[in-house]
Amino acid sequence: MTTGAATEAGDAVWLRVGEAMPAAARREAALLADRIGLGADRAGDLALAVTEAATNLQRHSDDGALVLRIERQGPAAAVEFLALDSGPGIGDIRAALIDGNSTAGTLGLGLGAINRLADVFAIHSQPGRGTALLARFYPRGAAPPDAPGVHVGGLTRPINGEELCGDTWAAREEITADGVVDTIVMMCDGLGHGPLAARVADTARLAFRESRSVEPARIVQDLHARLKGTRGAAVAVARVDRTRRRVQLSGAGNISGFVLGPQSRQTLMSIPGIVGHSISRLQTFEADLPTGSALVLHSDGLSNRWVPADFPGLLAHGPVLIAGQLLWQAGTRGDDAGIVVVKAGA
Ligand SMILES: [Mn+2]
Repeated sequence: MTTGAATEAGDAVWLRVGEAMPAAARREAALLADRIGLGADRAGDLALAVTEAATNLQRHSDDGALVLRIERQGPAAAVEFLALDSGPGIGDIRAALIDGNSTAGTLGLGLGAINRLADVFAIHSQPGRGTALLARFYPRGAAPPDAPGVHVGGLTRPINGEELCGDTWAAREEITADGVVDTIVMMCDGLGHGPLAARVADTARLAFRESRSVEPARIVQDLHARLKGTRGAAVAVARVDRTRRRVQLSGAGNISGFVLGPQSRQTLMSIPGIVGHSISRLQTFEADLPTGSALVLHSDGLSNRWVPADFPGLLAHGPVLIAGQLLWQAGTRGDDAGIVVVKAGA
């Protein structure tokens, strides 16, 4: 087996609705644009779009956040932002995408502009519950042709008051001799929070990246060895066979795993334990991952009481938007939160 493209949690900058948000969002966007060499003209587009999104949030929601992060899939890097709110929602997204079309009380103004400026744009809105918007910016000419099909994505959010997050995720592809691509994904919740938990998360990502194992239970064992001497973590590792549409999962500690369908949610089992301290007899659980479904792994920083019926239409979107909406709606502010989503695709 050889290893293909990899992606993992970068630092996500969370900005809450408040006076200083649009200026802070522009500043953070410029820093991230600089870091990946977005180029002056695309950085300008990003600044315009992020200003529109931040202004919208300020105007229409008391509770909202803008999240900025660098998205990397293999060699392609982009700056993306999510605008998440608990506002009134958008009744007619198509109408809202026409410039200047904004009904009082709805998030609408500027959406058309953001849509035009971004390489990838997606929006999921639930009247009465809120809206999640994703916009992604590549350097000019660098957007991969299959960008909308990117099938792994996730999001983390530190506990209130901390900048570093102990929850993390990572994914890599394994290409078999016959050219079949499996996706292997990890969700890790470093015990506690703050810098010590973040160090566990860093070590776990590194161990995952360096592990040459392909069986989920073996990868958890590899992480167990590497996390000795740290606080330890709850970890789940899943392998998605996109051809057979099957998922295998092995984990220890409190990570929630689900196969999410439009109307269904199947729970994947994990065993008790602390990776890095004590795990006993890891087990591997298997399930089908039908077309149009998604694998969702999240830490206990999200309540696991969410139900698919609360998110109509969400599964039609890409993994980052799914992750953002679930984290926003089911996340607790009293703990680090992390979620990663693998789309089974068409
Ligand atoms: Mn936790």
